[in-house]
Amino acid sequence: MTLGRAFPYGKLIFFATGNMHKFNEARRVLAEYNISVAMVRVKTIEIQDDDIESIAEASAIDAARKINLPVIVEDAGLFIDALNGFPGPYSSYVYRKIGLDGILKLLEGIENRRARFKSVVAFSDTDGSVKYFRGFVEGRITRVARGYGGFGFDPIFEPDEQPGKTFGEMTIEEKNKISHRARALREFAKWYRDQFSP
Ligand code: ITT
Repeated sequence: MTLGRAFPYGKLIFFATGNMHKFNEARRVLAEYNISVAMVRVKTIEIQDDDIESIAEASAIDAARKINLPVIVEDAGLFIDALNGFPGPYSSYVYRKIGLDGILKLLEGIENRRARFKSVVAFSDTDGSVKYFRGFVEGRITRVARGYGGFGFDPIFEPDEQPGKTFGEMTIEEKNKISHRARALREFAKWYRDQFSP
């Protein structure tokens, strides 16, 4: 993999996403590593696959090809044990169609509330090479939605590492300490920073 194209921009990375919340979380995490990030609202293909890695890979290659710059994309999903990992890779669609209430209804009367968020950050260089960075956070689905922060399923997800608080009740800084996305981005940031070392 060559990062030739990236060097003229210093420690700057382009993030292809249409999700402002994701971008705001990423901006703060990458700043810890002195990496600036620019949001690129390029429409990329989102293939249907059971695996968020394959989805991230396809859309990272597509984004790098379209903007002709090294770029990251991030794909994430909520995997609920009692629903055999649903909605997982279909999280975005399911959130739009049935929302938080729909998920809470599906889990009505179910004791096992175990769930995790998974994130894959895919970096694609303009030569088509791709690298992945993964992160996850374990937790449980609450009985009722709590909090107005964050986005998506945040108000119904209570991480094990901060019991008593949903992601929706946290500030971005609190969520970034333990979130799936922040963890994947930190792995990316360490690798990216090293590409610039002499
Ligand atoms: P992109 O433009 O980056 O693709 P998106 O919102 O479509 O933005 P995903 O395909 O990764 O992003 O969406 C997965 C869905 O999973 C997202 O719409 C949320 O409903 C949910 N999700 C992912 N990460 C989340 C988080 O940190 N907190 C709450 N919900 C999350």
